[in-house]
Amino acid sequence: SATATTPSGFLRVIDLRGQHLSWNELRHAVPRQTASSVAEAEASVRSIIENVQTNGAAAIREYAQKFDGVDQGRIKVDPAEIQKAVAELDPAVRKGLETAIDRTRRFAKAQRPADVEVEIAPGAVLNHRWTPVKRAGLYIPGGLAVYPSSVIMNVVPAQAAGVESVVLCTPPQKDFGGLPHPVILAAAGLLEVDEVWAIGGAQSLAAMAYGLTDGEDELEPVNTVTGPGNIFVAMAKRQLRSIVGVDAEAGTTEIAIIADNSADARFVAADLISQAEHDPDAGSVLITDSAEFAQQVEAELATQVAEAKHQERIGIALRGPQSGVVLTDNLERSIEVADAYAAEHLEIHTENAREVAGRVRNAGAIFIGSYSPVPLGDYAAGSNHVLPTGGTAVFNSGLHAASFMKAVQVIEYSRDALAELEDDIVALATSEDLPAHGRAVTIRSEASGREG
Ligand code: HSO
Ligand code: ZN
Repeated sequence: SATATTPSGFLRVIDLRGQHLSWNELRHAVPRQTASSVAEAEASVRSIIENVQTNGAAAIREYAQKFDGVDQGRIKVDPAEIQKAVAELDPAVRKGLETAIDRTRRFAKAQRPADVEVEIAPGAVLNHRWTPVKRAGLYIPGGLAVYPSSVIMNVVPAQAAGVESVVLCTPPQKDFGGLPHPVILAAAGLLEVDEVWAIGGAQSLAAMAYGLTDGEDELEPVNTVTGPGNIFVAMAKRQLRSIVGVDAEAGTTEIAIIADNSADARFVAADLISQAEHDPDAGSVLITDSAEFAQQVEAELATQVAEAKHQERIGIALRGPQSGVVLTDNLERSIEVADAYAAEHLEIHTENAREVAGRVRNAGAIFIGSYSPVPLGDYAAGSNHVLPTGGTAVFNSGLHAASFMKAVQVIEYSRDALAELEDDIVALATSEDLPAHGRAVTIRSEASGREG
């Protein structure tokens, strides 16, 4: 199995050279968050959800006190505060937000799925009709950092999908008198969202799923919740899945990079650091067939981390069990490792990077070449930054218009088209011992026989 050694540097080394691991062995060999933190989150999130369900606004105030250090008055944000935040927004930030909104919106609209109509036999018409959910609840995190960019990434695809009503939840901030961060409010304002509640974490997802009453204010339950967040937010979505629609589990951020010795170690190190900056639990994984390149990246990390503002949490993230460098025999194996890891973000820094990207099956988003770093996608590429984490990219997609839509299958057969299938349906109904099913068909042909 894999050998893990702790180097003097940041990334632990998982040396898979000379080994032929099965898919399942690979899934276990790649760096991941430890199971114990997951189990811990499971229990505390369960009690948070129960508390909100039973005690409503009182529970929300209790968590605002406990997690955000805020003595909360009104939980719903006065729309006048949103307008004020827009008016006071720094012009450079406003320009950045508007650029991001424009690109994200154009891509989100283009991503809308098309309806399908098929005449499967004469007079037998089937439709696959996409409809938006009526009301969506969007969670915008605000723990170690605040994320106005995430307001865009959630609101834009919901609007592109045609969702009528959107509510945004984001933590109350002690430094802003218990209101959400003003740039978050401003981003909501630019997007014309006027329903914002100052609620953080798992408790906000519970509030949106079950609804909430606070004095005059009513948080009407939503049909779907989306949004990125830490392990608690991801866990809340998992536990609320039977009550509301949820998007992919977008938990603590991760980046994996496939690199060969043609890559630039400065860029690769900068990108690994960029996502480690989010959270001490963030995962940064380098996958390379060049041990020499891995050493260059280590040297670069040493220099660049020392210069980083958030070097403490970056250091913890890079040294954590969820990060590491995986050494492989060749590019083919590197791709296998990337598929097994199924990164939220996968960067490809190799020769023929686009062709390599085409061979990857599992990733939330793939960033091709030296000039498509993850922070480009975090802010302004036009793609979405709410992406599946923790290996769930094996079966999940990042947020897009269809995350807020569902398809209705529409069936319309004529009398003759139904008659055509009568024998088949009766035979199948009889085989399932459900004769009333068959009768619903035969009663029609008998009736039309009488009518002539
Ligand atoms: N990398 C994060 C998104 C983000 N980065 C927001 C900066 N701001 C998860 O994809
Ligand atoms: Zn980021």
